[in-house]
Amino acid sequence: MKILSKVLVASGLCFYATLAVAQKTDQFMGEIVNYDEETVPSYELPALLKTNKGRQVSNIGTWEKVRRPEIIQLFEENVYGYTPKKFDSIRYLVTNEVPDAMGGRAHLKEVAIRVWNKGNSVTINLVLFTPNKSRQPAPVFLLINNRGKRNTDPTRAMKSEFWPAEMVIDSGYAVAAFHVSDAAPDNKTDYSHGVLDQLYPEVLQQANGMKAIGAWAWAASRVMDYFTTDKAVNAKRVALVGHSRGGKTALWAGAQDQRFAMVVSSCSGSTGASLARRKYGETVSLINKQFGYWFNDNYKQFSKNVDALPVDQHMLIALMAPRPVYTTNAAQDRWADPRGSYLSVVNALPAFRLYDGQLTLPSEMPALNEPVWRSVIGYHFRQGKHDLNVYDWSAVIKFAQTRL
Ligand code: GTR
Repeated sequence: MKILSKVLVASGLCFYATLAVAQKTDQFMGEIVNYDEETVPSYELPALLKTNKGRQVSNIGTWEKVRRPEIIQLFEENVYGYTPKKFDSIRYLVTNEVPDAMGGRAHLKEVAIRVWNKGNSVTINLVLFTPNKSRQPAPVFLLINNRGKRNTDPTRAMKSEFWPAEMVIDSGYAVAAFHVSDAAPDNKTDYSHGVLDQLYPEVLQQANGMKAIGAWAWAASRVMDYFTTDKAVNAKRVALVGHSRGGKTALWAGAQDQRFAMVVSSCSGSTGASLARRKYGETVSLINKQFGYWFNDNYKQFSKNVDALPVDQHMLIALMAPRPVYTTNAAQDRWADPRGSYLSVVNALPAFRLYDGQLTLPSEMPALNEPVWRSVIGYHFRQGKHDLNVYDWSAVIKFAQTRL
């Protein structure tokens, strides 16, 4: 961009040069948003492989028994909130079934997953297509749908790149989705009406209680509970997929529930894959101002003091180890800090290397549309906007073919 601007200025096209140069800052909610790599502050990430007592983690045993649970707890306490583990009962009701959906290629089941606790209940509605061509239980891609419900239309009258169900089925996978609003409506006035006020009202009084993202992640685990009962799917081969706020949720759900065999985090940005300490694009302060109801109350105390956070997002990616994890970014989505996401993956590497000492990643951010796949780690930076589209899905499916 700098070179382009010099050339244009030299040829007298100053006006167009101004338009062509990517803006280095912006204003949002009374704050300056940084888009300039040169003004990213220097920062020190919290040590991934050092226990709270300062002991170096050098083997899988200490990682799994000590450090991993510590990191989960740090995220629970300071970012996403604690997720209650208990409920009284769960029932699965198939509300609609079409054995020859998609022109005979798939079997559709719509399942109401109803969970009770202390006399109240919530229902998570699952849409599931399994491929008819396979006789084996199918591996599944489960999408956390944070956009319109029509994106996961069971009738297939409406088709969307956000959930290209036919393409996933034709690749031999089952494809499933639930909508976040079944667990917690995605707005600051109603988010508590669902899992939070019906099943776990006490968490609403707690500074470290989960909020919307915690409730969405909880719902993903209830879908996993259902998968373990359905013989058409292979519950040991479930990839959890989420975009943006759904991508933050997918990482948090995959961190807590290791039954998810793979996690895909599309353009998840702040408090998803991106490093908070870079303060590039959306910051902790801005996300707390705009979407405070996604995270616990304790997280607010880091809005103006990110360096005091005992975690950064590389530690969340590390919690996926040794399972496959795929992170994506888009060129026009500077708000989500693509470089900060890639650096998160790079800084998560030491945890993956406890399992596979050969694993390395290029230290430089990959070029546009040149995915980097190294063993269980996948990353791509594609052209275009903040989205989950067919480019992303086809890359992720190909990546999964030898790993999920
Ligand atoms: C944005 C938000 C991001 C991201 C995105 C989305 O407005 O600032 O953190 O989650 O929404 O979910 O699409």
